[in-house]
Amino acid sequence: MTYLTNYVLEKTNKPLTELTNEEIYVQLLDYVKEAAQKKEKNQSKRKVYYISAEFLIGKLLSNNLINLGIYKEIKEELAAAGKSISQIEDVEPEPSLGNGGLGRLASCFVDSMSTLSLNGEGVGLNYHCGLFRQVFRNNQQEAEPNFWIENDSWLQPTDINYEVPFKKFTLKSKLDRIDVLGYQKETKNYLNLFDIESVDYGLIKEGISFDKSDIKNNLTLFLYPDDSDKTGELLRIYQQYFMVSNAAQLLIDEAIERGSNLHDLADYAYVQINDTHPSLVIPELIRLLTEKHGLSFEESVAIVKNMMGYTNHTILAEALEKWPLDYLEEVVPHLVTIIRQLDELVKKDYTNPSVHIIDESGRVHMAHMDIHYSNSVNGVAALHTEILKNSELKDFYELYPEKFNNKTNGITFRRWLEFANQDLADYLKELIGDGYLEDATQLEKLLDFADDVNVHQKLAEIKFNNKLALKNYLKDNKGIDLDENSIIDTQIKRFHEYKRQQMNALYVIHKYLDIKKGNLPKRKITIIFGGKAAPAYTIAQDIIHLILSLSELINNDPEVNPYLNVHLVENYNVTVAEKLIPASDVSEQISLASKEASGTGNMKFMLNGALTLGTMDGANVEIAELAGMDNIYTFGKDSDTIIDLYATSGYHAHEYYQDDVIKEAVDFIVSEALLSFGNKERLERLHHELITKDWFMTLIDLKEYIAIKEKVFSDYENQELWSKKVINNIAKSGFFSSDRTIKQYNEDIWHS
Ligand code: 26Q
Repeated sequence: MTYLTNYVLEKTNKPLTELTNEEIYVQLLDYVKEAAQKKEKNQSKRKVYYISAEFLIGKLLSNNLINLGIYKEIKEELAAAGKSISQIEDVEPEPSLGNGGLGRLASCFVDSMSTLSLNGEGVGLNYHCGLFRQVFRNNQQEAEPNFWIENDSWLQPTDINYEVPFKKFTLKSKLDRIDVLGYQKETKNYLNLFDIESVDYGLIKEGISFDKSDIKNNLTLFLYPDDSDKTGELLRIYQQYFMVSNAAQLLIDEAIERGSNLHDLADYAYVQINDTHPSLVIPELIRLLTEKHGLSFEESVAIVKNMMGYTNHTILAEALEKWPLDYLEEVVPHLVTIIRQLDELVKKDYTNPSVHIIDESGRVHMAHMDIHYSNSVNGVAALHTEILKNSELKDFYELYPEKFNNKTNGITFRRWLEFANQDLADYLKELIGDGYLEDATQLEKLLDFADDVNVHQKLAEIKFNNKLALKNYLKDNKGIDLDENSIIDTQIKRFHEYKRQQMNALYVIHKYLDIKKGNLPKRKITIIFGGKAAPAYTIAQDIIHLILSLSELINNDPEVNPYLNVHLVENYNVTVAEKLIPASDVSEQISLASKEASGTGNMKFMLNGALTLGTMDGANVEIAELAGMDNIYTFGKDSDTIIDLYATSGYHAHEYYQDDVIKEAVDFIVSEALLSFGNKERLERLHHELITKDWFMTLIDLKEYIAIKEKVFSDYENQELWSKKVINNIAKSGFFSSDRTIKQYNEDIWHS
């Protein structure tokens, strides 16, 4: 095959062998863009607009080659010219348009919408620096701007632009698009990223601090680095309104183009609101329909109600957006009038203040507006949806039981298996054929091999090779020396107290002390962490500091380092996840039960043959049901118990701290050994927090966690037993394909 060779010769007059990796990357970028150009846009009467403040898309080159069905051919062609595809992949910068799970989910969803040939597109913002780049200095996190947009990129400019009116000025937008190819499909969709012309990098000062007031020049400069923490900043309202006003204008224009008279707009468009960040689309659409297109208010409300679906991704109260009315007055007074009218309608029908949109202190509850003025409300895992119905959104569920539905999250198997774990994907095809690519539940055919020792052997070999690949990657890129012969236990996700990285750190301390006492593990254990913390989230920063300090202490202690290593990988992102997940043995999913809406990393690990060590939270519950309780390791208090403890203020950290084992581990945080090179203020604050407050109940599950983790490591020594569990997990992971999730969204909600 000579796909690329001829193309390159034609474009550059040079043979492939004479091009640098950078030049080859640019040629491939153009090649793929041209191939995508030839594809028709998906069509249907009703089009889905998945509006999201975040799209954590990851690198696109290999993903696109896979979707075009030419990845292997290109890889071989490059190899024949003495080039390695992975070195060319390295050239591509990773776009950083998201914080974590919610943004990555949106990206899996646009991939699946294209793969299912749905007429569905993503709409968001093109942040020039995106999420910060994490660097470690003195065992602490620092944030630097991440300029990811280069001259040659996947972004394709369009001549589409709109005027977006704010109180004090009007901003003109521009639209850049990225082609979203389905897996081996002749059609495509777009990811629409709105931007302004006048982004000024000169506004950036120290780190990622910048002049927040100069909206005309900073609107799309950065993505808010807060995950689940509300920073009540005006800029975020400016960003949100800019995003949804553009989306609403695009949607109306496109509907008219396809023949809508706007009275029938709901037949032509459906908007999925990804968490509350795009909620202002509701009043904005009503505004455009009434003010610009002359429809009555009543009719506009009725239309909009029938074309909105709201997805909730969190039950953490502090993460639910509640904008003060005067903030909105300052930015978008023309929407405040409408929001007040919407609230009046609610208040007329319902006296219960807990369902009102505007509360007594004049704050607008975005989720409440979404629920009243949409026809679908969904959670992202079965347990999460039940908690929404029975506690968090109980009053709304009683009003509108028919609106509530569950859509358990999913992941795209193209990126998280075909690309990230190519050896496993090839081997699966050998065993069960390639039908699982279109229908992921066919992975169940693997169950026939659960007792086959040759298959066990081969899977172990693939895992080992992935560990070697990870070792090389970490050595070349992250300054980490990984022991490929150790058992690899991985916790990768944003740093947040509810996700309880601190509990894993306490296990590390416990194990360290145990080894010091002479209790040596049979096999070396490597505990890997990865994740960023919101810069303003002090305790999360303290937890990072604790882990980095432990890592320095343990990895340099010759008495301990033959048995235990701890690494925190700098600047965790999609690219790093693609290397870590296929190489891991143990998947840490240890959130406080009821707090993790779903999790999606848990699904990626399952698919890649790592065993889950987790609480009965989020989608872990469904993983346990599918794989079977014998094939995952669960521990800890269940969600009902935890919800009850919050309701009764029944948890007191200091009671657990009396336990000798717990006390020993917790107190080590402020031991001589750690303080000698750690930051006293950070370690003391974290220690104090854990024994006095511990809002996310680290200590309640610590002893059970230590016990089950020991069991995990001892089970690993029985490789036959372990491999059986691995096979059961991979075989049952098909349910978590985002193709399944998107089919359900379309059948139950979108009807596209
Ligand atoms: C809100 C207000 C102000 C600033 C920032 C924010 C903000 C930003 C991002 C609030 C939340 C987020 C992101 C939330 C998120 O990623 N949630 C995760 O969504 C995943 C996909 O559904 C789930 O799997 C995870 O369980 C959930 O934590």
